[in-house]
Amino acid sequence: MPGPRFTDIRRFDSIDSTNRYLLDEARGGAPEGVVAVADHQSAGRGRLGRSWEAPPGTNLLLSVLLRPDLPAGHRHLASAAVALAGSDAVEAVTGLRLGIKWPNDLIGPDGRKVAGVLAEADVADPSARGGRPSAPIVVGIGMNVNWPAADSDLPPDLVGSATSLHRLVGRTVDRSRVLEALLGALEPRAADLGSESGRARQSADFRARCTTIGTSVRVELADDRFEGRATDLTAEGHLVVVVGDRTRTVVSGDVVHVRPGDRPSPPAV
Ligand code: BT5
Repeated sequence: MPGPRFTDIRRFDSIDSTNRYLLDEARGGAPEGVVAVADHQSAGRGRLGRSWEAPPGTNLLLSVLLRPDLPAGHRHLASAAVALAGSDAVEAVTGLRLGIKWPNDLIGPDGRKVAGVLAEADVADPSARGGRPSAPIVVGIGMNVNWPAADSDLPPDLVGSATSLHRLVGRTVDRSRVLEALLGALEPRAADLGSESGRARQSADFRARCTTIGTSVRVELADDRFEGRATDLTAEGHLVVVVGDRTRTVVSGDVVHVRPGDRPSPPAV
């Protein structure tokens, strides 16, 4: 029986990006379970070349190195496991139940984003290309714990779309407790990625917490955009969208929850 995975925790006062750091470590052969946590990132990464903002000393900025025995096509479940562990941790520490907006954002009851997840694999790694077991995946999560405390803290482009645990619960939240709870919750979820029954459990949990299902969505792909109704997730964690009389499966992209009566839709976050 393997021991706990997430015991090698590397802490940084400041770093460019915890994901970049662990991708380099993975290239050097670092094992599954290495964790990088930063007080500040000077070049925090979002998906699709976007950036992730957080003032020093306020929020949780964390990446984990996974080497899951995942069949090709199931890699989304690795980032889902981290999003689920993030929502477990928030509930354990604050009592708040956050939803997961597909693909991996944790959102509050007002639909504003509390956390985002970025999974990156090393495309230069031949094992990653083949999707072979134990190919490294670095999954980072940025969680707004104590920042923003108010809309006035935010840059204009995030006003109305970002919130924090502090705002949602009305008090300062201890980042180290959230970190500890997240790594504890991730342990069984990461183990689950290596078996068919475990993956089925993770995808069922993802489906249960995914607030995108049942909503009208606008899907924005690199070269296409369309609107439809999100009806389900596949076993791999991809989004099923009914568009007229067609059913489309979205593997990656951005989704905007389109609420009746507020078109044009709010900006994607
Ligand atoms: C994400 O991207 O949501 C993934 C964020 C992952 C950040 C973590 S922090 C630790 C690890 N190391 C890294 O370098 N990254 C990971 P995406 O869905 O593309 O969202 C990015 C967009 O969200 C930006 O373009 C902004 O519009 C918005 N944004 C930036 N900072 C935000 C914040 N703190 N809260 C809410 N929205 C934010």
